[in-house]
Amino acid sequence: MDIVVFGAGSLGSLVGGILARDSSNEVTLVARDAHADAVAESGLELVGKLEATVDPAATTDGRGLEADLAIVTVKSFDTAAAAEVLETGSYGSVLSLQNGMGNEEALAARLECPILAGTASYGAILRDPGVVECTGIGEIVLGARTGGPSAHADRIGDLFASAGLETTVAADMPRRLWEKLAVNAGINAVTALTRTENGAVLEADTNDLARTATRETARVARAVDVRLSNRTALDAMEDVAAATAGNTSSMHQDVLAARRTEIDAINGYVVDRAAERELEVPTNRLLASLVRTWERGRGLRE
Ligand code: KPL
Repeated sequence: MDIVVFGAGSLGSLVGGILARDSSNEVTLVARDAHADAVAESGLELVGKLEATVDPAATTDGRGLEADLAIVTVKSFDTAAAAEVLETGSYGSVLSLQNGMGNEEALAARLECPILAGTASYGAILRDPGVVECTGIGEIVLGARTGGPSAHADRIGDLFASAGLETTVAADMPRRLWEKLAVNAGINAVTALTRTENGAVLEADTNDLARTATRETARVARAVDVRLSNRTALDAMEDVAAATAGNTSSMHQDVLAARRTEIDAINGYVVDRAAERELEVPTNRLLASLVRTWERGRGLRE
């Protein structure tokens, strides 16, 4: 299968690299300058929990490409821009494997082909241009963005599983996206603000904060008619924190690299949906305003 990975940073390169191990896949990574150059010159090295050297194509220019599948792994604030670029090419289907909410809608607003939703809990860090460390074997869950069965999702699920990615095809993606949001709402901002690894949210000092952010998120999910109990959301958050205890969350990685974070699509999204329903989510509000204050101080947002 021909596959293009849009926004091949750490997670996108890991997923693209695993798919490229299967010689029946032709993978192209659309990445930033130095990483794309390194991959084009010497291949992509996967290290850590998964080791391989693979040879996907790599480019910085995603315009006008054609493939059976595009996997979108850009940061949530770049989804609309990615959709504009994807629109110049041709794809059988597009799968969002991004954090935060609203990504599939932004893609569907511009693209005609089927848009699938997905979540990924693999841990990945871009160590150097051309080198990605897998810091945790997680899972990819994918399916139709509005829920229900999808032949496209089944086909991509088979493709991922046969390349060695832990994959589940789900018919309840809207609920799964909210569950992942509740995980990220609990882990990402707390680990970014305290400069700790994911396992820190299980410790006494920060556990309350993470649990409260997750519980508030589950409450907002229920207010928008998504069945997500506090128990399910809390278990999911703590299971991911335990399984990825030594990992640096994506928001913590962004803060370390002085990059803009996905706060607006995570805790900020919870605050916005809560406000529409006149619900109070003080912990998500506090986390969002602290991370935004950090971004403002670094000149990363207005
Ligand atoms: O999605 C993640 C992220 O870092 O953004 C988790 C699941 C928290 C893994 O680190």
